[in-house]
Amino acid sequence: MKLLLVSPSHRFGRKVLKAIKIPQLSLHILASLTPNDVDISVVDEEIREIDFSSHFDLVGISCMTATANRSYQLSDRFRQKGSKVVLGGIHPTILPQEAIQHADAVVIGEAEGCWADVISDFRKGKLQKFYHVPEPDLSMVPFPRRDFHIDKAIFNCVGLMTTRGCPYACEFCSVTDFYGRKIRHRPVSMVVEDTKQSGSKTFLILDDNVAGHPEYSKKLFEALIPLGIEWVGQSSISLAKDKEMLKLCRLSGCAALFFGLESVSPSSLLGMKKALQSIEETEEAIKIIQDNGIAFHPSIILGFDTDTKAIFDDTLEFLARTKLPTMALQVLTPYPGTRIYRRFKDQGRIISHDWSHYDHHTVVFQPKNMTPQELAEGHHYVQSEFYSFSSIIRHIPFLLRVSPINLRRALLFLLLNIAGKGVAKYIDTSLDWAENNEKSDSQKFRPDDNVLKESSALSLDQAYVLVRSLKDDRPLKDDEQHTLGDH
Ligand code: B12
Ligand code: SF4
Repeated sequence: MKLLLVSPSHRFGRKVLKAIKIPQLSLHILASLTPNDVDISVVDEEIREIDFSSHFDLVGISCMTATANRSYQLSDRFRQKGSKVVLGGIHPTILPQEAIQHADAVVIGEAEGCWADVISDFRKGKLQKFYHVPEPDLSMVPFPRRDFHIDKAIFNCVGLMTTRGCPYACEFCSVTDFYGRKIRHRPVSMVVEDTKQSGSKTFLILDDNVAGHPEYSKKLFEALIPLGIEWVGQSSISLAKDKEMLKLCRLSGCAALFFGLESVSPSSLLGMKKALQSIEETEEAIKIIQDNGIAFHPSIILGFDTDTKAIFDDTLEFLARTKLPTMALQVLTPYPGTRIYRRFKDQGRIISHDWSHYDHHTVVFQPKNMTPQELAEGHHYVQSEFYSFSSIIRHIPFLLRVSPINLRRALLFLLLNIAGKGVAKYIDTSLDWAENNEKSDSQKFRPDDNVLKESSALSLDQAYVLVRSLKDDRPLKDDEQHTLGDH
């Protein structure tokens, strides 16, 4: 039996210079859950092209919203060639009824509890349409198989998973709906063993918050110290409040952390239930983290309902004041399944259902205090100002504030600045949003439109209700039953 596992490219067809390569952990986990007698090939389309001349009996495709169009294109092509296709990942989990129109089976949620059944059902010729096992026990998960050929880059980062789940449920984020509110931990000894077995010294810890559970985080950091590795990850800025954890974090090899700052607008922050809610507190936290030798890489979102056009200059001023040498800037994106999607939909503010636009750089909704074009132009303005050539030169002394400085860190800084400069080119300020609203349904139907209703498949809200009850492993509540109607 020949199995192909694919991570599709978002910008298929555009060649990108990949200086930083992070192999998709989900594919390596799927490989480790597959019986040994299966012949497995793994392709990350960001790194390598698919060889369509080979035949595969089964193809597994990992799909997020931004890559949904490409995933469906690939599924249709493989199915025409006689392969069976299984779709998994966050987008098919949220919209299983949409995904199944392009696949033979859809895995809803995590693969650990059900991938072995998928393979065995396939072998018996009895693939089911949907598979779902809620919140599998992470201590039972085997080590990911990382022995696939990955092209070398300047920075090869191995993905490492330590926890799943997030208690915060931010309005714009898919993570809590996908992995649940409860933080599930992988035993520290397993993380250490996985780290050793990978043979790498550079890692990306994929968790949404490496400081989410202080007791676990401290044990993990302590256990990583003797391994002499270097890693980057994501954290909440509450890390700055715990001196002991911060010190252990640095000693364990943490070089940089990505922080979901979300906004520099006090009113936006207030609405978000973030650990630190004033800009002054945030600025103090940035200083503490940088003084402890960890580079602070903020993620900022533009387009909240509290944002006016002043947010663009406010963001640039904040970045200059806090002397940050890198940042990730995004426009608010109402991913299907999130609370913000449902709110915008109810308010009639979603203006594009072309999933390839759901990439954090394209405006797909009607902002409250400006036009979509003004938001796109503001996004482009902040990105290109922050990463202009003169700004990059100005950032160099900011980097030197974070000690210890070494060649790898300086290179990483340079790459992030070059990549940031490149991102400005992708920001589309020329879309005709009025036209777009009419034309851009990539699936020729919306998940909640008449085509689906007429075909008696579930609407987006109905699918969501069903997935929630499946995930929580409980019967439907009365109001949910009502939403589902005759289904
Ligand atoms: C690390 C990460 C990245 C890294 C990816 C590095 C890499 N190569 O692995 C980087 C920084 C590059 C990145 C980029 C982006 N990301 Co990202 N990312 C994440 C993050 C934090 C972890 C993903 C991860 O690897 N988890 C660990 C693996 C093991 O879990 P997993 O992928 O979910 O896989 C499990 C299941 O989904 C399932 N599964 C997955 N695939 C398949 C396939 C099959 C066949 C089956 C059966 C099962 C299955 O089984 C796996 C094991 O249980 C998630 C948040 C999160 N907690 O998931 C966001 C997340 C996935 N990213 C998101 C987004 C939006 C993006 C970007 C579009 C942002 C941007 N504009 O740059 C880009 C798009 C990149 C692209 N491919 O085109 C969103 C996706 C939302 C959505 N609805 O699509 C998420 C959920 C974050 C969020 N806040 O909402 N990302
Ligand atoms: S944005 Fe971060 S803190 Fe908020 S729900 Fe998502 S993962 Fe959790």
